[in-house]
Amino acid sequence: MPAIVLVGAQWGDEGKGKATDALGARVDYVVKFNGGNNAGHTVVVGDEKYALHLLPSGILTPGVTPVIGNGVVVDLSVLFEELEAMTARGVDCSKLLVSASAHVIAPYHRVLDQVTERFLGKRKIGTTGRGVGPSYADKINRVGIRVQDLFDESILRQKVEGALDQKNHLLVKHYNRRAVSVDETVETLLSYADRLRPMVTDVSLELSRALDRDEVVLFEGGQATMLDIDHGTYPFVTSSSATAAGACTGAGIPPNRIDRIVAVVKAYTTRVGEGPFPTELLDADGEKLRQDGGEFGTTTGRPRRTGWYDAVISRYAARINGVTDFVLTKLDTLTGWERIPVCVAYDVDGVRHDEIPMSQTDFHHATPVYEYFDGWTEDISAARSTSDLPKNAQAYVEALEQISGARISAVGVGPDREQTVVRH
Ligand code: 2SA
Ligand code: GDP
Ligand code: MG
Repeated sequence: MPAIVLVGAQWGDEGKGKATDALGARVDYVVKFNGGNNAGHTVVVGDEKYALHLLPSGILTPGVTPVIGNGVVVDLSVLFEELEAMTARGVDCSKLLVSASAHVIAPYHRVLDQVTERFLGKRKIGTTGRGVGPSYADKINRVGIRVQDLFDESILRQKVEGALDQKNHLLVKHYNRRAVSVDETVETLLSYADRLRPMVTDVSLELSRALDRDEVVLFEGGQATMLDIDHGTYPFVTSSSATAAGACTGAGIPPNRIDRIVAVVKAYTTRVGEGPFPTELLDADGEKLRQDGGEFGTTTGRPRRTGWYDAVISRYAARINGVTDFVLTKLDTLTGWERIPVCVAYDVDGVRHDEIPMSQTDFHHATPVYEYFDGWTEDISAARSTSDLPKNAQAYVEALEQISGARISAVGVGPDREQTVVRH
């Protein structure tokens, strides 16, 4: 299985970091293909806990070559901070590769992200404020700065001037802010150039050659299906392609080289930021899920919104991504519930929908149609095979597999690498 894509099936924080790390021992390259330091992946290895934002989760496995693809937006200050912090903890980061075509998050992108959200008021998206959206907007608008631009000062200056032309007008006239200085921006970006140069490569070519050698390449998606710019709950989405197809554009690999597509799905649902969420629980049950699951943002610390498992979304994720396997995570968090509701369809103004409604307005009106499953009280965190799980937990997993559109090949029963039940 040389090329594997791993994505989130819901609204993020399904446990992709742990799943990537767990596959690490069998992998040669781990490639981040979308997003930036808006991502937050927590990986627990024994007594050590790592929170990764910009670096691919594969960085924790010795021997793996971690790669930042062209589809990622890179905040260079965060990149070097994270590299220093990881190196100080003994993690070998020397093999990291960065695409010459990845775009940069410049300081003005962060300012614009935060100012725009503030001005949107009630209509805000609830972004992480890291400058991700404005950097992608510049990419599409063809005024972005790419990693390779840092190695040619005169090109860099021209591009920064072009990028700031309209932005300064907007910042001063509309947002009542100071204009951003071209000189200061160029100086800041250039200050990273020498350290960056040895990591920069043609990622597409590197990966193509690795696949020709039959090496195993894992493409790690940031955010998730329902946050995808095209297929998510637009406009309450991130600004990149978080679905499996994004691995191709975001790393320069053609679709026919992908062999396996794994989607990580939580045994319940969470969401950070604004936007529709049909199974959301706004009561004590929601608070219990948040506390039991430790559902607070890895990047911003924001409390995550919580709700029951939504099989309509899983089926959608299976279809949009071409999922070959689901990894079901955080089953242990559900221990102790007498009965567990699972959303199998929606009711939209009296009409049953087995698929996500075509229009976003209908999706905002969707209420869940639930089926109920018996819970369990036994501690399942030490389970390593299906037969170690209580009968009701086995039945819950089997039921989810039946209604979610692909097989469930592994089940997470705790945050540690080892805490996984392998099914297939
Ligand atoms: P942005 O910053 O432009 O990408 O925000 C747009 C929407 O995408 C959501 N988003 C996320 N949702 C879940 N987890 C994310 N990463 C962090 C984590 C989040 C955190 O792992 O916990 O710490 O708050 C992530 N990144 C972006 C975001 O909430 C907006 O809805
Ligand atoms: P990601 O963004 O998809 O990588 O997910 P996050 O790291 O943001 O959030 C998932 C959280 O759940 C992290 O704190 C993980 O350590 C934790 N986690 C992952 N899998 C499991 C599991 O099976 N059980 C429990 N209890 N925690 C898990
Ligand atoms: Mg996360």
